[in-house]
Amino acid sequence: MSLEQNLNTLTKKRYKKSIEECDNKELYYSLLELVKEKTGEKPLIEGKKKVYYISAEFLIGKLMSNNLINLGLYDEVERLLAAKGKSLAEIEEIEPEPSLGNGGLGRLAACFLDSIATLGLPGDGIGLNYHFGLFKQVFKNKLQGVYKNNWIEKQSWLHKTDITYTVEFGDRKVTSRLYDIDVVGYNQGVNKLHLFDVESVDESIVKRGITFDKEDIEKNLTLFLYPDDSDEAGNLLRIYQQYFMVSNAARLILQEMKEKGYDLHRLYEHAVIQINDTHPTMVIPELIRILVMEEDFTMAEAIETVRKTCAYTNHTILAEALEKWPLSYLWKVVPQLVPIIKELDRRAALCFPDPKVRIIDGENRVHMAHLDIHYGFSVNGVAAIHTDILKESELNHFYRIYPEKFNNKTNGITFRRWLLSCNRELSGLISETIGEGYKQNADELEKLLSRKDDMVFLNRLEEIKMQKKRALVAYIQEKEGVSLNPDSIFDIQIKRLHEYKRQQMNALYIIHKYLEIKRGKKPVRPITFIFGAKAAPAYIIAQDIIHLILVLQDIVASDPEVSPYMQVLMVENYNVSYAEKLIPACDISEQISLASKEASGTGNMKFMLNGAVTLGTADGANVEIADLVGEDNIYIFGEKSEQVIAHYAKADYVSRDYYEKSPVIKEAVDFIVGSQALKAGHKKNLERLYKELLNKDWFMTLLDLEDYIAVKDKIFEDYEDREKWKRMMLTNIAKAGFFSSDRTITEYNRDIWKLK
Ligand code: 26Q
Repeated sequence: MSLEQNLNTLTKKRYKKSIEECDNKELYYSLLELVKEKTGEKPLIEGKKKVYYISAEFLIGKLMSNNLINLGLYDEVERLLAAKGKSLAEIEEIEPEPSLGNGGLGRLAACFLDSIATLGLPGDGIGLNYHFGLFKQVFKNKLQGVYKNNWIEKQSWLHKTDITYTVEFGDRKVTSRLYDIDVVGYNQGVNKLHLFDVESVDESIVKRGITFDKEDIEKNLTLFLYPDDSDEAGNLLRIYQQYFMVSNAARLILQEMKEKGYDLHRLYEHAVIQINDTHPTMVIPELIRILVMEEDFTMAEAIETVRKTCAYTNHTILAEALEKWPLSYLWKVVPQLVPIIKELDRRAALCFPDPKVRIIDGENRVHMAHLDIHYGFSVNGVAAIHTDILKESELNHFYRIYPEKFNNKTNGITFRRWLLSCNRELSGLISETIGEGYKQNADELEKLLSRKDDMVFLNRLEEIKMQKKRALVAYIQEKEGVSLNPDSIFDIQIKRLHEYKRQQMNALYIIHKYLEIKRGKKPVRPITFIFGAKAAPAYIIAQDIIHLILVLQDIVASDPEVSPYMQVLMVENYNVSYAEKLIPACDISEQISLASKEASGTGNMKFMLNGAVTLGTADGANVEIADLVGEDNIYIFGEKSEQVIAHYAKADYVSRDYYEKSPVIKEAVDFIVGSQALKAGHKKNLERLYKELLNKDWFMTLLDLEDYIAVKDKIFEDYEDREKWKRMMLTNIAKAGFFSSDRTITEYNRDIWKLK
C-alpha cells in the first residue's frame, strides 16, 4: 500500500473523509496514527548491553516532524499533502508540545535519546509522566503569571503499557503505571522513553493557577515538574517524586535483566545507568537495597555491583542546585533507604576520613553528588571548562581520591531537529552544496569552508536568513500581536531566567541604547532585541527581571522617537517549539553568563549551526566554539573564569564601586527606578531589582557591563560589513559539526557505556 493509500484508509476509518476533506486537526491525528504504525514496523534496537538514561526531565519537543524525518518519510508526506492543498507545516502546529522539562538538562536528554537510537545503540530513557509538567507562562500586567500546562491529549505519542509496580514509601504505597514513547533513530530502529505515572493521580486537585495540596501524594505525585520547594511539603514532594522515579526504574531494569536470563551478579555487563544530575541519585541505594533484600546479595556484593553499573553527570556548580537532603526528610519519605545511605557513608568515611567528602555532613544532610561520586564509576562534566572547574575546584577533593573517574563529555545537539527539521531551507542548501553525508557525519559540514569566497553561495545564506526572519515576524505577529521589522538585526537571548545567565545585563544595554537614541545617536540599522525565558515561581528576582524587560518593551514601543531604531520583545511561554522558530532567524546569539557559571549551554550550539554569530563570555561551550571558529568569528568579552573565581574567593567584588565609578553604568542602573520606568512598571519590583543590583549582585552583572557595551557596539558595526558577516555565518555553520550529539554519544559510549 502506498503512503497515500495508507493515510487515506486512516482518515476514512477515523472520520469517514478523504484526505482532502479533512481539516488540519483530523489530518494531524491521522498522521499520528500513521507514524505510530510505521514506527511499530521498525525493529527494537538490541544488544548485549544497554544504557538506561534516568532523568527528571525529557524536553522532547513536538515529535511529528522529527519522527517523519527519522523514518525517512518527511518529504513524501509533505508532497502528498501539498498535492491535496494541505500544508504539513500547518498540521504540525496542531501538536501540543510535551511539557516534560524545564531547560538545558532536559533538552540534552532528548537530544541524547535521538543520537543513541541513530547510532543504533540500545538505550532507553526513564523518567516521569508529568501531567502538567512545567507551567505555562502568561504575561499579565507586565508580570509572569503561571498556569497548568495541560499537554496530554486522548490520542498522543504515549503508549499505555501493562507494566505496573507497587512503590512503598514510609507512610504509604502507590501503584505505578508505565507509559512508553517510541524513540526512532534516523534510518534506524527504535528505543523507548519510559515514563512512569501513578495510577491514583488526580488532575482535578489543581485549583487556581498551579496551586494544589502538596500533601496529597497519591493524587499529586506526577502532576508537576519541580513543584515549588520553598517549604517543607514541597521538598518532601520532590523526594517522593525522585524515589518514585528511581524505584520504578530499578524494578524495570532488573525485570529486563531477568527476562533476558542475565545473572544479576553481572549486572554491569548488561546494563549501565547514567544518572542525569543528582535528581535520580537514590537509584544507587535503592538498587543496593533490592539486591540485598530480595536477591540474596551480601552488602559488599551489592555495593560493588551497583558501583560498576552507575555513572553520574554533573550539570552545574551553582551551590543552590546541588541537592542536599536533610536526613530527617529521608526518614519520613524513604526510611528503608536511610540505613543503606548511612552504611554507604560509613564505608566511604573509613577509606576517606576527610569531612569534605562525607555523604552525610555534620548537619545531617545527605549530599547526593557525593553519593554518586563514591558509588559510581564515572563522573563527567558537560564542557571542557566545566570539567576543569570540577576537577580543580568544586570537586577537587574527590578528584584527588578518584582521578580515574573524572572525564569530560562536551554537550551536543541533534542536527535532525536543530537543522534538518527547523531549517529545511538551510539544510536543503547544504545538501545541494556538499551532499547528504553531513546528516550522519556532521564533520562533513567543514566542506562548506571551500565556499568562503563564493559570493553566490554567501548570498544564498543571507537570503535564507532573511526568509527565516520573515517567517518569524509573521509567526510573532500572529502569536504576540507585535510587528517586528525583518530588516533589523535580530539579537536573541533565550534560556531559563537566572541571574547567572545575566538577562539583566542585556536589559541594561538596552537602556543604554535607548538613552543614546534619545540623545540623538541613532544606530545605522534598527535592532530587535528578543528574549524568551521562564522564571521559577519562587525566584523573586527572576520575576523582577522579566518585569524590567516587559517595562522596557513598553517604553520603547510607545516612544516614536526610538521605536524606528530599536524594538524589544519578550515572547510569551518560550518553549522548544518557539526555539525552533527563533533560532534560524537569529543574527546575534547572546551567551553572556558570568564566566564559570554556565556548565555548557546548548542553545549556543543551535544558534551557531543556524548561522548566528555568538556574543558571549568565555564560559561553558562558548570556549570551545571560540577555539573552533577562531577569534575573528566570535565576539568574546568580560572577565575570564579564573578571575571570577578569584573574586568569589577574595569576596572583593563590590557592585556599588562599579556603579559609582562609571557614569554609563550609573545612568543605566538609575533608569530602573527613574520616573519613566516607574510610570510604566511597578515600584515594588523595580526597586527590589535596583537594590539587588547595587547591594548584592551575586552574579556580578556590573563587572562586565562596560566591556559588554563596547563589544556589542562593535558587533553591530561589523554587521554592516556584509561580506565579512556572511563569511562569519559560513564559518560558524561549517565548524558546528563538533557539536553534534552523535559525537557526544559516541564518546559516552567509547569511554563510559562500552555498549558495542
Ligand atoms: C535542584 C534542587 C531543587 C530544585 C531544583 C533543582 C534543579 C532543577 C533543575 C537543579 C538543576 C536543574 C537543571 C539544570 C540544568 O538545566 N542545567 C543545564 O544543563 C545543560 C545541559 O548539560 C547545560 O548546558 C547548562 O549549562 C546547564 O545550566
